[in-house]
Amino acid sequence: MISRTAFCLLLLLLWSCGKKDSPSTDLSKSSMIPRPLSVRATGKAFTLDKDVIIYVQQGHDDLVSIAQRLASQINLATGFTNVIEVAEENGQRGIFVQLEDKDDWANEEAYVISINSNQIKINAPTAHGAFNAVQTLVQLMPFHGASEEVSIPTGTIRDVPQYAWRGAMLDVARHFFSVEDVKRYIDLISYYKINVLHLHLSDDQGWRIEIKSWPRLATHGGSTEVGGGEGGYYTQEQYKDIVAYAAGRFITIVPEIDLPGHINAALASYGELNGGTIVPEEGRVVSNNPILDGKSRPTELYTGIEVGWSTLRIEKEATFRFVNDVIREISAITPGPYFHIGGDEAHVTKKEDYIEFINRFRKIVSANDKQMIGWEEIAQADIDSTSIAQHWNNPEYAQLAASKGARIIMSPSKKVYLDMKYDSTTTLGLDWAALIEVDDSYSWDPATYAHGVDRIIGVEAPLWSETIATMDELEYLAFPRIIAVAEVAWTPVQSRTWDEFKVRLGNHAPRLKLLGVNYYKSPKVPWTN
Ligand code: TNX
Repeated sequence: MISRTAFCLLLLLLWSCGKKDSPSTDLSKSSMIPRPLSVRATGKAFTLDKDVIIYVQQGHDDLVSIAQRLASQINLATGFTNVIEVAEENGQRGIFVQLEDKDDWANEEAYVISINSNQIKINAPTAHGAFNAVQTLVQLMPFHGASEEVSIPTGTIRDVPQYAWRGAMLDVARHFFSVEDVKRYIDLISYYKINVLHLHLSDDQGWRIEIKSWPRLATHGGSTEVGGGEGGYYTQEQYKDIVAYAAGRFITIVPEIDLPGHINAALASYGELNGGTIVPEEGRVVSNNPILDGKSRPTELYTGIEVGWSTLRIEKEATFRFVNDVIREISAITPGPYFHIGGDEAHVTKKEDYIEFINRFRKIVSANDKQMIGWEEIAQADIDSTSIAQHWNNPEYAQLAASKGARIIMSPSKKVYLDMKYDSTTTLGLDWAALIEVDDSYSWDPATYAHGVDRIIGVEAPLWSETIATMDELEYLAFPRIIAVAEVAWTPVQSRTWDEFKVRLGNHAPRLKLLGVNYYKSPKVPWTN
């Protein structure tokens, strides 16, 4: 005879084992990132298997590609290949993707997911909202890669983003990243509802986009990178391909050509642009032209990592011909409404020239039907509500920009610079701003971080590439911090705590593993297997 206590213990053991294997039925326990506005659990389960059909509302062709995205993400998570059908009316069992009248919704990126034992319904005012819902729904599935059936807990998720601008920036100038790499980054950030990818397309070390009227920018200016590697550039066709790929994931590409500093790759490609430049390692001015036959000589290509030593010359005839052509050609192949003119660290540009430069860039950008974005230093010029300033380092510039009416993107270097080391032992990355652990990237409030800075439209996490040359290295610095930043941008500060977030983040480990992401396994996060 076993004792009563032992019997009870046995029962308890059986019950807890059974519970572990039993389907998850508590929606409020799911690890959704970014955390949604509200989650109401109803304690049952929807059983997803290979026979579940995804129904798209008739008359909304734009939903078909979203349903396809859902099917392919379900396939990755579970191995199922679910069929998509256009539905004339709601059937009994299945996943239903539907749009509703925009006027009934406060935000076009909002969505509602309603799950009962028979149906999953996605409702949204726009295709973007439905896409956001898909990203959430997929996170309710265990990422095992192959399953017989999967239980999805029932209830209702209502969601809306706090900020419209939820960005990532990738520096493809210091090291070049291929079209395939950029597409992979687009995919990975889209899973966390990031909706802007800012591409830093030029810098001292490389020019990364074909300009047909100035071909040597790419062929010569793009021919190397930090450390002396072979560099590279995107043809305009490749750039358009990236833009279209991003658009399919509701990500707007923002092209940046960094002016008037960070410009050596252009000065090395066309001597007529060069009015003298400083070799940073030696601190001396070279080629203060004219040198040969009255013509300026191009500078040498540069493969180091110093900043702030090159500049365009306002007095040169060629300068604004070049700027006009570049902004015109890139704007013509950029459907998004923004053009980023850089404007940072122009340490060797005279202040009055700098102001005149920015004022003239602003007019050129608007003549090309784009809104100008610049790093916060552009606050010194005559900017207004038509411009956007990106705060990275000096809150006084950001305040000044906001006081002039500019909108503000928050990219504080001590919080969201993905190129900063995690801790002193991190081998990749720089450390001039701070060491940034995942909790540092997470625990801050964009609205109050920089005193006196308002008119904030969102958050963007830059990844500068001085120290990274491969996709693996890129992923290591970006993940998991970019996931934390995605939630900072989406979820209001009142609904976020690190202690709660870190558990959800830890539960994304199987997903990151299945996606093959080389993420930093921060000791501060309880990673699951
Ligand atoms: C500052 S942030 C820069 C970049 C560097 C970065 C390295 C900004 C506007 N300028 O040129 O790549 O630091 O962390």
